[in-house]
Amino acid sequence: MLYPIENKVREVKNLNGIWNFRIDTDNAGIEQKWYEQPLTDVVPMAVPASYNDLFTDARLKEHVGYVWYEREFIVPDSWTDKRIVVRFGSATHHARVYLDGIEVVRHKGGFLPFETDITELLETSGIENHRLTVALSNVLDWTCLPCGEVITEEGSKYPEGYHYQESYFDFYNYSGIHRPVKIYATPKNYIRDITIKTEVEGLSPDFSDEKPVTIKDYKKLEELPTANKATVKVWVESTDEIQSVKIIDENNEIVCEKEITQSNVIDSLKDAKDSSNDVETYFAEVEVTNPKLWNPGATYLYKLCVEGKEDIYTEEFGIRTIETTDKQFKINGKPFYFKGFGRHEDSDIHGKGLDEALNIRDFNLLDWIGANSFRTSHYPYSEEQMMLADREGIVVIDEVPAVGMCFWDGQSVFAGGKVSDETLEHHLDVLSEMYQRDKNHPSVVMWSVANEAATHEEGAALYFEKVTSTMKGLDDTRPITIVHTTGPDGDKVSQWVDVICVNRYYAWYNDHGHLDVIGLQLKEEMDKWHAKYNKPIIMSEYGADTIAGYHKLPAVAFTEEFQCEYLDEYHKVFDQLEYMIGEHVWAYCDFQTKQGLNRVDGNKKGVFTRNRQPKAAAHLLRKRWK
Ligand code: BDP
Repeated sequence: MLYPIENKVREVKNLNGIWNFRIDTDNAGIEQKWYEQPLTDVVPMAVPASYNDLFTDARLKEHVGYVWYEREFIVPDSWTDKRIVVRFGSATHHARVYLDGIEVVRHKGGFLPFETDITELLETSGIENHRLTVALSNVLDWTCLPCGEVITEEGSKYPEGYHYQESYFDFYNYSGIHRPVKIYATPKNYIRDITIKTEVEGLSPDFSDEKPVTIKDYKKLEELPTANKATVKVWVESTDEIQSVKIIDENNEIVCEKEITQSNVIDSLKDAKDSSNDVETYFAEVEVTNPKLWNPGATYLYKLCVEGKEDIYTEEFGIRTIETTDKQFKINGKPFYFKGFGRHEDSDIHGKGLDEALNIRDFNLLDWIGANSFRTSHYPYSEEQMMLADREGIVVIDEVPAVGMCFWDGQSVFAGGKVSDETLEHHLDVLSEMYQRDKNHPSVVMWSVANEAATHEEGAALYFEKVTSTMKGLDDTRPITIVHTTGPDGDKVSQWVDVICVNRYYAWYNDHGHLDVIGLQLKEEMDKWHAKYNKPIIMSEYGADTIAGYHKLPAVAFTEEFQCEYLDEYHKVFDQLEYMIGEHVWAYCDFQTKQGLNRVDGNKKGVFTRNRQPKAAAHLLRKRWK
């Protein structure tokens, strides 16, 4: 899915700002057709933002069900004869969008964009001020990702109708319109989608003799790979007649150009919105000699400019290769060691709402600490973050919101009537939406199809065989992983992934406080994983809750000393194991969770505070990673 851009034939209008807002206390608004009239009893609400932390009333903050957003907009006269689209960067979790009282799109899933063509409605309405209304529900059940369930309590101990949202994942269920809302105009005949894949020849130097798999060895590989030639394969879906594709370098010089004709058309489909018009898929191959490669920390971004008779679209991309072996993860032939974090989109007041200033602070901190990568735990992050990652050379493991598919008390998720065919169908849809959104980002080097699902269950094998084969079918250029809580003995799904990701909390959730057992237990488990699957391993989570400013010698749990010693114990093991290809500390920052006995106002495993300031462990990691 293309990001809305401006150029000489395309225009974008941002609808961010203050909207009207109303909590649908009885969840009756849809039945009562609130969308037909301007909303009443509204309060002002910021978009993009989570609404939860903007209220002082717990009933509003914790509301389960629908809320309503509304604003007006005017379409400029200059957009007459254009195709006009409304687009949401994300709305969490189930959205119904109405234009002037008429439903125009529904979307399920809180972390990916959706859009719809509103040209016809706008043209026939005869109105100048258009009303955009959004009914948004934050309810999670077993048919959506993340999974959850609404629990209703009965009996004399609870007020009548008492209910709350239950979830089996560890972050607050922030809700709202979290990412930008835009309307944009394209020519009537338009470029619908672009897919770019690159192949590289003549990579050098040859790193294959090196054994640079642990962090210490990796430091020896300072040299950057180069290549003789790249083939850029381009697929363009368009209702417009495509005439050329050009590759433009960072100096804005055209490095190659190719004329496109009808002979490049490889497929033709009816446009769902406009049956008089076919969506044609054009395919072309363009060669770049001596390409500048996109390397982690040393990026190079080319632009692919596609020109049709009416429309133009320019997409950034990078040229790089990815390969996995039994012990390595290679980017441009050079072994890559993941140093970084599992993160969250989370901050005070904004919740999960896009905050570009915060993103810049985060990328500056990643640079300061020497991190080269992160996982989008546990849902795809904003498109704006992905663009920053491309530009700053931060490597991304892109994860779908498949989290909360495990009970910690032994109940079955896959055979207990929880996960169903409907869940699977939605999971596959989300994989596809994530791929469609992020496929051209060079920073994305691997897809994660789930976090901590109950992969020891029989039903999980059937389920994840479909999930992994679907992901592989979508993208033949990137490896895939699944992130485990299950151990190597129980796991039933890792035969289908390329890299094993393991979250481990030795000395935290097990043998709490016993730092001296970490080395033994960790090494034994990692060796088992590698012996069973012969695949490289990333420690995708390890960490200890730490209250900033708490100190004690000798170290005890929750102090800054403990967090440092805890991480050190893990690192000693990683540095001995040649199949370990990375360490992602849990977590980058402290973050909000639901209330719980082991959460003192949130998860405190951050290496940075929620306010993005370093704990002692940040300095330790900086020394190690730099
Ligand atoms: C893992 C989860 C992560 C949690 C973390 C923890 O993947 O979301 O926040 O543990 O407990 O189970 O801190």
